Amino acid sequence: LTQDELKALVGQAALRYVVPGEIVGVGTGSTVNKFIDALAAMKGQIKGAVSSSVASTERLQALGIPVFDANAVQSLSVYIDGADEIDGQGFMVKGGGAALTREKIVAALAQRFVCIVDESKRVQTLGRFPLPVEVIPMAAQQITRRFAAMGGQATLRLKDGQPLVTDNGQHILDVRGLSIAEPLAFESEVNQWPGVVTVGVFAHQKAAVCLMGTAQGVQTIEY
Ligand code: DER
Repeated sequence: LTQDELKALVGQAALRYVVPGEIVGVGTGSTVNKFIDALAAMKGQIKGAVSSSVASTERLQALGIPVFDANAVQSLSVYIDGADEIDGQGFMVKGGGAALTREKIVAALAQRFVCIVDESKRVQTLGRFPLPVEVIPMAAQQITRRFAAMGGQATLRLKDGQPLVTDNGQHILDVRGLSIAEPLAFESEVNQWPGVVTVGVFAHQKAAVCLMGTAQGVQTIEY
């Protein structure tokens, strides 16, 4: 099975967590796109979605799925999203798609985070994937120095040669060389640095379930 087929497999499998008649929380990325495409098949059975990015909103609306503002809902039964890395406790690194801030906001509305990944995302310890951190531009250099003090090399994410600007109008640093053995403590520490909007460690908003696409089929992991 190709990686794309594994993503389609878990995107389809995630439908079983969608509660009929409700609004579903939807993440961002290529695996989530497979879920959105599968969700369209049952759009008459759901009320709609709360989206974590302009990209996902556009895809949902193009498929006729109503999109609600995050401020319009009290809570969601489930949030479906991908990850760049997931460890043995359901802690994740996210932000490869530059949507980490709104992803964490929508995840915080949900009772259950269901992570959909292909097996390449499984790691023992978070940090192999460059850690995305959304920052206020004027703080980028001082935050870079703080990561350097802990052995990380932060680089500004570029798009077409210019700093990438997120849906929230901020910049993203990608930090290499970290080994995040204590995700909860790491997320709490970095969150407090002035200028940090969101750090791409999802430990306080960890996954409850992971649907992992493997050559042997979909593995359901509960944390
Ligand atoms: O940016 C994100 O957080 C995405 O969810 C990312 O982590 C997964 O994207 P992919 O499914 O395209 O690998």
